[in-house]
Amino acid sequence: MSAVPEFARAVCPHDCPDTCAMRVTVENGKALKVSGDPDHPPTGGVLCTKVSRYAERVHHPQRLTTPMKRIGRKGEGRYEPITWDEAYRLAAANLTAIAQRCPEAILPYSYAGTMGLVQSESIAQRFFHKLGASRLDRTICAAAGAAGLKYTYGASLGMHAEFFEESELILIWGGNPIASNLHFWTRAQEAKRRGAKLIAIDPYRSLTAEKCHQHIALRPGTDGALALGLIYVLITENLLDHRYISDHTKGFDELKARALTYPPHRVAQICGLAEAVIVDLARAYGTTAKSAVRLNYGMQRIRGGGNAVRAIACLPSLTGAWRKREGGLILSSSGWAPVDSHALERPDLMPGWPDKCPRIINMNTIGDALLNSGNAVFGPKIEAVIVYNSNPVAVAPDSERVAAGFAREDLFTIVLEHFQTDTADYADLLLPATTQLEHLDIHSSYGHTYVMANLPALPPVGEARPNTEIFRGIARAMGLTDSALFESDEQVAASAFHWNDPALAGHTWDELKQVGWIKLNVPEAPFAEGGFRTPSGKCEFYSERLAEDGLDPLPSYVPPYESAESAPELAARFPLAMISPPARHFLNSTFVNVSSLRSVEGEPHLDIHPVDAFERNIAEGDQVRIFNDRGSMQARARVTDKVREGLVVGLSIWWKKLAPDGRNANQVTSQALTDLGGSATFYDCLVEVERA
Ligand SMILES: Nc1nc2c(c(=O)[nH]1)N[C@H]1C(S)=C(S)[C@@H](COP(=O)(O)OP(=O)(O)OC[C@H]3O[C@@H](n4cnc5c(=O)[nH]c(N)nc54)[C@H](O)[C@@H]3O)O[C@H]1N2
Ligand SMILES: Nc1nc2c(c(=O)[nH]1)N[C@H]1C(S)=C(S)[C@@H](COP(=O)(O)OP(=O)(O)OC[C@H]3O[C@@H](n4cnc5c(=O)[nH]c(N)nc54)[C@H](O)[C@@H]3O)O[C@H]1N2
Ligand code: SF4
Ligand SMILES: [Mo]
Repeated sequence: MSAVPEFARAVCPHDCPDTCAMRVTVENGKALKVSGDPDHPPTGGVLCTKVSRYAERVHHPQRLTTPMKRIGRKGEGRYEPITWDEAYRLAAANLTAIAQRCPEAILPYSYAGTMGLVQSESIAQRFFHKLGASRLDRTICAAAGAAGLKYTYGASLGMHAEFFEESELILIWGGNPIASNLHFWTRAQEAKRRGAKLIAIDPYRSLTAEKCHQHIALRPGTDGALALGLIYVLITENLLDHRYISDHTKGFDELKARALTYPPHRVAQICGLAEAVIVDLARAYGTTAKSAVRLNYGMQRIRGGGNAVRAIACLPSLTGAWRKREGGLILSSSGWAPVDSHALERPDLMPGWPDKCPRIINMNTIGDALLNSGNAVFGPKIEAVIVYNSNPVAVAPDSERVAAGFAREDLFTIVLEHFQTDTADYADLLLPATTQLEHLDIHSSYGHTYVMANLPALPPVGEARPNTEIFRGIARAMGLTDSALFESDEQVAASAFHWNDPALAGHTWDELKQVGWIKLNVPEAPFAEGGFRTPSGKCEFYSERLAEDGLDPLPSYVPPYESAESAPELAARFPLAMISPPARHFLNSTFVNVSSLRSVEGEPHLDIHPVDAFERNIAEGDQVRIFNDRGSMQARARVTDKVREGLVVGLSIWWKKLAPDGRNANQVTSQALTDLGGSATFYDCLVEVERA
């Protein structure tokens, strides 16, 4: 006889702006299903297709259930089970030996496998800080956009997702919300029903672009120019809110001088658009009071991403769209939550804090970093990597070099994982981690303004342990004694926010645990009266801080590294621009091994324009080879005008070992960094394609 099903409350842990509240149906210690919580307003009772399958992932037959030690060659993926005691002893022996000689030779590598504040960078950071390990700059996704917002608004702040319902014009710029921001898309559709116009700005006719009233298919990486062209028209046709500009912005005259060098005919050439498209867009934007921009990260994975975000972020301050709650812009709203990162991560545990801390390694250059044998500029060679919440062998750029780095015989690698991913195959020590249903966590969101509690719904599967517990175990085995390393998950969660900040107004962790979520106290129209978090308190068109850092103080158009204009010789050999945005049924490389979801995606595809296909004698369904100097991969061609001529699209991120040729799109992407923030440039990538 089975137990009566019950609900447990959880939070979707994935790297997605929607941060949904989930209800977990548990029976006999197993999750039967997860569903969206109807009581949580941003979730509205709906989860995306992939996370609806979360129970399938949690109880997947291939979950890692015991610690394991490598017995095959690196990359081969052969392991034997060991006990947790043995695992901790092995980890401690290797890390202690390295730390005694050179702590900076140890490197953490992690990203947002879980967005939970406890299971991401709390005990883990404290542990690495205490050791004096190298620090990791976590820039693989959003750093250019975050820098663009910081210099313009002072932080990652924006309008509320819910008020898009009431907007009259919505620009969906560099995002594909049907796949990656579903709950915003629901709002946009509601706005559409109420008569709003939706315009997608994207080189690719994505699922979302297909459903908008208008699709503006610019060349990849030219968004900065488009925004400056719009500013040109807003200024020359006087579609400005002069009061807002004088009261709440800084540097209008300088911005005007800059924008006047971007007349529509010039921008049309750069972006590959008709001049009238640019002028009409500016007029529509400038004459609609309730105009809102849903900016997303796809447009900043390219050299000029930071400046492009800056230029676009100026728009609502020029037209005064911020005055209404239905107007403005959002890229990320993470800055509204008063996260106490000092308490979570304890940087003061670092030797030399605050002036002489260990070196920082940018995660996007992990390939080069692992292959660097050490020198005066780079510092010591990396001898140990501890990977958690990430799958770098699949997701990091210039993957041939990443895999070669992880294959080094003299590198000691620990991977904390749910599954034996492409990266796990290179681990010396592979440790089973709990999923969100098995551990405690606390969340903020980058797409809405609630903070949320995630309570364990199930006992750990097999011998899996939370990341925090694994780091505590390694620390204990190393003989470390600092009490900060041994705080419980409860204690860490309780310290995650500045609870007395006006945004939280004295709420507590205990209360959050009881109620599940708390809405932050954020004004409905947050910048109606200015109040930006920049040094001047204004929206900074002109940034003194950028000038002080020796950078362009005004938003500019920074062309891609790899394009016919900026690299003609490269473009002669590799004439096609390739972008590899997320597939709808994967979440980065997560879920690729859930067969029901992988079967919907089918196999790796490459969308190619009929003209480009014809020139290469490629027909629909042909197997093609995509290549450049960095590497190659294969995919099945889909000949389609969803891509503009000169562009190819391969939806991502496949596990290499689950792709027919054992490779993925990151074989061809580069380690070059963006103009601001040191972000990755996944979509700044020239290739050639041929029949395989
Ligand atoms: N289903 C699903 N959802 C996800 C993810 C996933 O993998 N799968 N990943 C999550 C994560 S980590 C993130 S960061 C977000 C990412 O989601 P988004 O922020 O939406 O970003 P991308 O999906 O990278 O790209 C979105 C769109 O930008 C377009 N794009 C590419 N280059 C350019 C350009 O130069 N200019 C413009 N204007 N557009 C361009 C692409 O064609 C794509 O359609 O989604 C999250 N949600
Ligand atoms: N070509 C190309 N490459 C890209 C992108 C692209 O658009 N195109 N997008 C980039 C972007 S935006 C991002 S954010 C990165 C994402 O890169 P990653 O952050 O590496 O994301 P995932 O691929 O989802 O891998 C997360 C891993 O963490 C594991 N995990 C989840 N929860 C836990 C936990 O609690 N404990 C432990 N130990 N492990 C856990 C999951 O099993 C999964 O294998 O990829 C980037 N790479
Ligand atoms: S991935 Fe995003 S949309 Fe899907 S359940 Fe998680 S938070 Fe919601
Ligand atoms: Mo991301």
